[in-house]
Amino acid sequence: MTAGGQAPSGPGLPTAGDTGPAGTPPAPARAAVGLTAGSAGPGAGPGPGPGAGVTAVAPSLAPLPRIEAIELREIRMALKEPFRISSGIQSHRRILLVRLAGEGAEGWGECVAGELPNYSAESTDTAWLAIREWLAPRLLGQRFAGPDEVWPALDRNVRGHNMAKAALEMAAWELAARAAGRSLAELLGGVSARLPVGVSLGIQDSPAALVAKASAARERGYRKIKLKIEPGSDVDFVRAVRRELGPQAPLMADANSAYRLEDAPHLALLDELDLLMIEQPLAWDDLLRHAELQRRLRTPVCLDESITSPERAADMIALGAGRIVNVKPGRVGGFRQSLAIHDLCARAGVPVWCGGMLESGIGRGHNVALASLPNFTLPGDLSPSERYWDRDVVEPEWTMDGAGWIDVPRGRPGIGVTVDRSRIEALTVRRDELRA
Ligand code: OSB
Ligand code: MG
Repeated sequence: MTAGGQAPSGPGLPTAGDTGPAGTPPAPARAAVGLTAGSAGPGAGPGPGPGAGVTAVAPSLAPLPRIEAIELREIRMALKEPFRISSGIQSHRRILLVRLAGEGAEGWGECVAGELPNYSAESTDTAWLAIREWLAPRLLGQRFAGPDEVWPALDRNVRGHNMAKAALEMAAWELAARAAGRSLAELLGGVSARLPVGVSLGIQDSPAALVAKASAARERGYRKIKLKIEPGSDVDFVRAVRRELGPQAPLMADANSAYRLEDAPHLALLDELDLLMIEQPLAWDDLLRHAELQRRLRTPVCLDESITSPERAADMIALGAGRIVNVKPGRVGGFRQSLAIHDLCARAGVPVWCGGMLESGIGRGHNVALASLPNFTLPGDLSPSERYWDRDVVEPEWTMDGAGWIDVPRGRPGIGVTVDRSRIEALTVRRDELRA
């Protein structure tokens, strides 16, 4: 079953597919990833087991050095301006970074768990505990044939904690890429040389304040403008922006689970505003009610929080619970799971785009690499460093040109930017290191 074939058709919507340099895109480095559930063998011992599921990358393409040390750091960074969504407001980030080291190489990962469990059940503190106590010990001293073997090792008999698992898994991909002297984008099978960027605007106190933010975002060049909404700050706010920016502006709304199915008649008022999509209107773990809501809306529903695995993405498609998927690699457990979702959505004709979680420049690098895959056909929430921070933790910082494009550093190893160790040291509020 397909998603109903209704790809977003907003006027002037840029796609990633037309963005590469002239010439044929390079062939993907990996084989297609199927929706095979990893077969959890008996025993809970660390290390990869046989029959752990499909292989995302031919291991010979990127062997993983033996993991000798895993460093955890919590850094605290002030946001340039507070960010408000329906479930809370934040003015700074407490970001958990992980660094895997082995055989003279290193790989960095960023955990996207929030300070509070108001987006998913995880938080900076639960992820710290999960990584230190249960997950990191499974990788230490191990030799994996490739980074695609890391997810099954982390997932076996550990339920949930996707963001904690992803921080390690994505660091392992980065380590494999750096050890091989290749870019992460290339290793994942990315094809785009540059990506269209969208911005996510927090809830404002008045429609006029939101109009001012949206106008500034358009001036800056953003190619998609996402407006956070909640009951009481929705239709009037979005309508004001539509009137000011005009019928061509690529607008969407994100409710972060603030509505109930009974609100369907109210949400249907958004239909006349020609949004590209409405993101996660109903509960964070719901599919069935989203399917009913989608039947009552013309606007495509895009799911974020509800898509926690390839299986949930397949369920969304089978149920008609949405027509677009926001892929956040941290939310689904890392790159292997993201690749599986990307591939199954591509087969079903469902477009995907890369969401953001107010990452530092490290997480942004992972997202940029992933978003260069071919079915990422809508602009991602990939704002440049300047939108969030006075100063980022990578060198050079992530930049966006005046037309709303960000370059994929395909010619440089790993995420393609240098991690600024002294900057991180200065921002660190907690540190731990585990050795094999
Ligand atoms: O729902 O996409 C979301 C940030 C925190 C929690 C949830 C979300 C977001 C964003 C931020 O929208 C997007 C960005 O990183 O710029
Ligand atoms: Mg969202």
